[in-house]
Amino acid sequence: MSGATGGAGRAVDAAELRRALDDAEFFPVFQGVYDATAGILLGVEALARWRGPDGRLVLPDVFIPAAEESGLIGQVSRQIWGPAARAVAARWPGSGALQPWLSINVSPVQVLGTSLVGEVQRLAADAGLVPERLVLELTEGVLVAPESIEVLTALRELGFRVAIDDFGKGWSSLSRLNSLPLDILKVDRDFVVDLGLSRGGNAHAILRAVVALGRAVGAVTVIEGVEQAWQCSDVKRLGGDAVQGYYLGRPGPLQEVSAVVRGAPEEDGSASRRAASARLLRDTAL
Ligand code: G
Ligand code: MN
Repeated sequence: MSGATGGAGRAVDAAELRRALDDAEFFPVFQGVYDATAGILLGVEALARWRGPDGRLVLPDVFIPAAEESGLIGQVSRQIWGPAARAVAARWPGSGALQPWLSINVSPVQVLGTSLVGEVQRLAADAGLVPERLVLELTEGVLVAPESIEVLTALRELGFRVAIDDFGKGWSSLSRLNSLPLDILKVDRDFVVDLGLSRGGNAHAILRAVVALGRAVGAVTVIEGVEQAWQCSDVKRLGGDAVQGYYLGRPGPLQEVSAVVRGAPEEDGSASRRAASARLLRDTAL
């Protein structure tokens, strides 16, 4: 992202985070998730950003680990989640035709804390979002602790959605997918990067298999990191349900998130477009 500060050479300490919290310097930006067939908006992910007093934008890879270590992640999240939920509910109210979900990123530390269920319930109620429109994105790591599974199961019973983020990155234990009923599987962008590499040659087969795995456990698959038209076409051909990435839209203010992606490759006629979108939305029971 232009003007953003990357991870290199930036250390953040707890005192600086506390000051930034007091000055309310954390805020959400949004990126759309689109139906791979019809290009219709299915959901928006809220991504954390920090604008410091010098006006520079700091990316989450820099401050989220520091916030986790200093025990401030809950407070940082509160500055992101509340405004994000209110903005999404205001732009797409429950009475409207399009009701995209809102994804929030939840740190493993927060799942193990005692207050997540109550906090998420309050978040949805205060914003006026039904639980079905709130997706909690977690990395595979949380599936390791049985206590986290209990929390996530409780949240799902209340109607909230659970997504596994960056699926397939690092070490993956497929057997753990068995312990948690999932709504959304977010396939790591590395799989899309691999589609462009000539060496190996199994990238297409692997992505197809990951998509089939997602479907087999009853999840909607969202393929991340789609940056180019050909990648979008490949993902669609390999059976991915939904796409997210720079090709569809960069993270930014909510007003800049399109309801339909123009220029989606191999556009269908508008009737089949609507039908496709209705089908996926029904499948996800929204
Ligand atoms: O871990 P998670 O998937 O929540 O990370 C999202 C991050 O990925 C955001 O910080 C966002 O800016 C970045 N991102 C979003 N779309 C793309 C993309 O198409 N390519 C790359 N390289 N990064 C992306
Ligand atoms: Mn995410």
